[in-house]
Formats: sequence, structure tokens, C-alpha cells
Amino acid sequence: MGIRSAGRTRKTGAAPRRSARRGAQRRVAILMGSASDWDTMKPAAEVLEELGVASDVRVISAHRTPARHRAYVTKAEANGIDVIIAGAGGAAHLAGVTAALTLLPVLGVPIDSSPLQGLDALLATVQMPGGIPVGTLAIGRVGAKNAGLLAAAILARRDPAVRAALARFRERQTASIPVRP
Ligand code: RP5
Repeated sequence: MGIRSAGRTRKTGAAPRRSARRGAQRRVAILMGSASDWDTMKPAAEVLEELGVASDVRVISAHRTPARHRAYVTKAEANGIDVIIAGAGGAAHLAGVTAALTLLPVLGVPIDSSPLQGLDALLATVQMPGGIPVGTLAIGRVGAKNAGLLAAAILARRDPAVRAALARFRERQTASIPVRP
């Protein structure tokens, strides 16, 4: 199985790789429970690319591919990942289990893929018991976009280039808002 990331198709399950286009280390991992989640999670990868941050996009399910999940997450920090974004639908435990396996910050995106339209995933992702935090974003594509922006804001604390890209993003966004409808 392969999915698109930063303009390239890659196999799932292998270690993070450097972006061929930028030669940059992939610093944000974007995990999702199913390939069917990709349309929803794509805005995270797109906004990160816009900010010049390479991402590593993987289909990893906590319950359907638990060995792949553990192997990837426990090595993520050593492989140069700084932030993990995890999106899942239904009884969404991907972000929570990911957070349990790493000290990296984990941002959860509830996906509206079930008959409950993401309310189930929102509650499962946001209602982590005290001790293992997941920074939970909004349901769906908006949440994915904001997860990418929040991951960039975390990186920006120590990376002036990302901070400058984020500032330019905000300026463009402000300039795009009309004074009148
Ligand atoms: C969850 O089940 C996935 O995150 C996805 O949102 C949902 C449906 O998955 P598929 O049946 O489309 O593979 O684990």
C-alpha cells in the first residue's frame, strides 16, 4: 500500500526518510488509522509543506497494525521526528496509544468516518485520562490543518526559519480577509 506525501508516493511501514525535493529531515510524522483517512489528513501535510516542514505520512493502525505502530513510534524520536500528528475515526485510540509510547508531543485529529460523524472519535481522542496528554484538534480537515499549524508552532520555538514561515502564513491569511463581504 502506498500513499502520497509531500508530492511523492511511499510505501508504509519503513523508517522516516529525508525529503528528496528539499533534502530536509522529515520532522513531523502524520499517522492515520486507515488509507481512507488520507483525504481528511491531507491538509496537515499540505500546510506543513507550505511552511517548508517535511512530513512523514504513514498508515498505522493501533489495532490493525499494532506491531507497525509500536515499531514506528518508539523509534520516531531517534529518527528525528519532533511532533506526531495522529488521526483516526470511530473508537479512536491511535493518538492516545501513540502518546503512551513516546515522549514526543502528540496532536490528535478526530476523523468523521463513522455513523457518529466524528463525535465518537472526538470524545475518544480528547478524553485522555490524566497522565498521558493528547493535544486534540477539531474534527476533520479543519482539525488536520490546525494540527499542521500547531506542529509548526512547536517547531518554531527553536527554528527561526519555521517561525518566519509561520509569520508569513499569518500575514497572508490576514491580507486575504476582506473588509466587507
Ligand atoms: C479507523 O476506522 C480509521 O481511522 C478510519 O477512520 C476508520 C475506518 O477505516 P476503514 O474501514 O476505512 O479502513 O480505524
